[in-house]
Amino acid sequence: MACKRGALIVLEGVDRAGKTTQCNKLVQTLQQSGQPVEMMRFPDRSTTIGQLISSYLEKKSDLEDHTVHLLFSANRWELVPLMKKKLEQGTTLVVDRYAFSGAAFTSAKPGFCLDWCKQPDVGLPKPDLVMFLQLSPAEAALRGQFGEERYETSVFQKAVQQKFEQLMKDSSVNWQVIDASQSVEDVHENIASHTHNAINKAQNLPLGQL
Ligand code: DGP
Ligand code: NA
Ligand code: NA
Repeated sequence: MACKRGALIVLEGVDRAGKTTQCNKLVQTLQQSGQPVEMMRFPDRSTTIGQLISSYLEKKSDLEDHTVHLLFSANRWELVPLMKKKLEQGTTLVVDRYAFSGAAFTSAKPGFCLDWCKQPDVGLPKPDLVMFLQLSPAEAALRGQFGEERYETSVFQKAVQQKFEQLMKDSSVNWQVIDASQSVEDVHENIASHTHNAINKAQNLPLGQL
């Protein structure tokens, strides 16, 4: 019997929206319901390319903006064989950031258009569901200070938020906006219910491409 494929589930959002917390909780809940599931995150800082990205984010090195954009994309592409294998084996993947962060963060820099930024990720496995954790800049500010990494300023994050809003107009992607200002538990329940639906639907559909 051919096994049913897993679903590709992505969480996106500006920094401090709670993506990582919610990814972890979602994986736990799916595990408890007997669903084969694994978490991934991008950038994956463990690979050779990921280490270049990590050093850039920590401001230990500088990289030209187009170059780093292509490295972020290459970091997703290098994981594609593994992602496809897991999905085919029936494992659902819960992914903390994906190509949408790639397009939103680079196009928020001066001199980049969204269309150019999307190109390197064309052909990546298409998520069955992308949940955007929505949090206003004011609510994000209440969650404390930004960290020390590159991009972690309120001016830049506002520009990123606007780029995400443009990306969410693409109806070829299954976007769900999630109100991230609610309690961790309420946000989790909302995310889990959208995910259960997406897993059921994905079983009968081939994996798409961005
Ligand atoms: P995180 O480990 O989730 O905190 O992400 C690291 C930072 O890198 C975060 O500010 C978002 C940003 N980022 C994630 N993916 C990309 C990408 O593909 N391109 C660019 N330019 N930035 C990205
Ligand atoms: Na960060
Ligand atoms: Na995060």
